[in-house]
Amino acid sequence: MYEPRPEHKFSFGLWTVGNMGRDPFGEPVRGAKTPVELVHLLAEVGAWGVNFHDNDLVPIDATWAEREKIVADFKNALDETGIVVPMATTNLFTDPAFRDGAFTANDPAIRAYAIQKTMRAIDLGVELGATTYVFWGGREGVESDASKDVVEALRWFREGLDFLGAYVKDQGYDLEFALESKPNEPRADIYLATTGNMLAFISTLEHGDIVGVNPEVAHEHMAGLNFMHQVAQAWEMGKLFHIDLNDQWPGRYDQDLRFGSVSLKQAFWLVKFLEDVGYDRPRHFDAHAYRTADYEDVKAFARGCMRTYLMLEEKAEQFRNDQEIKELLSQITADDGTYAFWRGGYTADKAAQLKSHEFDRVALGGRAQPYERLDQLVVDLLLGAR
Ligand code: GCO
Ligand code: MN
Ligand code: MN
Repeated sequence: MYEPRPEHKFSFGLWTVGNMGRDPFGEPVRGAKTPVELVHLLAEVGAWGVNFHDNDLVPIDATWAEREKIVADFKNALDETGIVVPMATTNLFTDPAFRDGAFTANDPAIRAYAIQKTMRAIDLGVELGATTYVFWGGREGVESDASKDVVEALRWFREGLDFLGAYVKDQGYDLEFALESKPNEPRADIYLATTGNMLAFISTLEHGDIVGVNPEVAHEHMAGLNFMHQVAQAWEMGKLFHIDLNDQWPGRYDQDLRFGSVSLKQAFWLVKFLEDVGYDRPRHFDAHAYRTADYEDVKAFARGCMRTYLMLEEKAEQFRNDQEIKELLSQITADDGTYAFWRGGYTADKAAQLKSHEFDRVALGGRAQPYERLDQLVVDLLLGAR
């Protein structure tokens, strides 16, 4: 039970299970593993996919010959294990060149370099089978608003994405972009801070048809938002192209904790939502193990992410089939058709009819809404008391 299977599309980044436990106050605590070793680790724990930043796989200063050797070894590991590459992305934040951002850097040479690096990284991702390309603008922001013009920066960002969208189409690549927001860290403020900002921004892009979002639990929780609501809006707009699952205490630094390890109830609503709507894209865990973990514990971390998802999926199924919950829900959402007359679009007649209708406002304000009872049933269910 709760065994991950390929149809669950559970994926991890090389940077997640390969995280060596470095933090701003401490050196790495786990030795480096090669990408090939990490693919085998992921196969061992039952994952389906592996994602990478260009430089997780190919060092930034590798020669072409070195790149070719690394890619060949990596492909072999994929073939041996059956692990696939659903998503790839660019590291536009580690190198000092990107200390003021990439697509929004004030320096035009950096902006051009960022585009070049991304085109090469897109080629690499596509070569390995990726069909989703994530943009996380970790340094697209500021410490001081004296340093950058926000409107100009957004235009640069748009210019970059429009160029790259055209590049993808020009190459004939089967690739979609997924934009990932984060309110802060490593910059004091990052532009396009939430998924909502990204969704609005996408509607201004020239190639917005191939651009969606990659919402991350931790990032929306850092902003104090309800993650599932962000995801739901993206879904409703047809823009939920990818998802980064992890966990996060609100009001803290970006913790990247094991999925479901902090906010179980929110995780439940999220899983329930994804399963209810039939989300069929990768379920990517962008998290890493505690700094106290050794690689055995890293495997426990990875298994835990997937197991929790599957347990919550079972709970969602239980929710759907719970007789008492079903009855309460049908009571709450009951509609006898009395007020169907104004719906289905405006007409002058409907407006006149609605304007003259007599409502019993006092009775409306007194109707039963047993949400306490309903929510407690959910708590009982989650705690195994149902
Ligand atoms: C973070 C981000 C990253 C991105 C990754 C892929 O807070 O560090 O979540 O992990 O998801 O760079 O774009
Ligand atoms: Mn993150
Ligand atoms: Mn992420």
